[in-house]
Amino acid sequence: MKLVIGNKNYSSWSLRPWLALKVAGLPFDEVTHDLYRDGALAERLGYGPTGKVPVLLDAGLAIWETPAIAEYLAEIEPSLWPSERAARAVARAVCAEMHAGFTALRTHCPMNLRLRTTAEAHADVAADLVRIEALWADCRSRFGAGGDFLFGAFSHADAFFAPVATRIRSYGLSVSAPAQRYADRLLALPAFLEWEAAAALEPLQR
Ligand SMILES: N[C@@H](CCC(=O)N[C@@H](CS)C(=O)NCC(=O)O)C(=O)O
Repeated sequence: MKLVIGNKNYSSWSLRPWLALKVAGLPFDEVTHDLYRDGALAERLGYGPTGKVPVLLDAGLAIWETPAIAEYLAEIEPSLWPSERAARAVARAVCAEMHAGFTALRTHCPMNLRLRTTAEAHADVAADLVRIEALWADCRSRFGAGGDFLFGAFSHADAFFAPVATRIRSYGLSVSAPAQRYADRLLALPAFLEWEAAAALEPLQR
């Protein structure tokens, strides 16, 4: 498998399947794509039909859209979803919520791993954080007993929320102690640290 990804400092959607692949121990090659260079869109359109990354290339197939990539990877490594059906359904729901929502957080606090600011975030971000804290607390209390992650063991749900943990750190966003503990746990994953170390070597774009 090959995963086409954008700049590691900025590309939150690329981080998600990359983290899942790494934590699951699935072998893959990464194809790094500079989102900011001249002609980048044309290059991306060579990988997938939307001109966006990530794109997973496998067996002559190009898979675009992160949720579809996540499902493909879970068919190869089922432990990427919780094993119990109810937990799996909720894990898929929270991933869908992340994919479709939290627009204020995504717009006003874009992923920028090397950024550290204490400037006050846009007022609309607070409501997204309230929902994220509730969502994390609900998953942890109902399904998280077996480990440190939303559904106990690491799953796609954690990969989907990893960029949120980076935003909490970059923008100095204030969250509850349990939410902060969970965010810190994501940021301490060896796979995340590997991604972050590579991001530190990239030229800054903003
Ligand atoms: N809905 C897509 C979103 C992918 C996306 O927006 N990727 C960004 C990088 S994080 C991108 O390719 N941006 C380039 C552009 O929009 O032209 C997914 O789930 O994978």
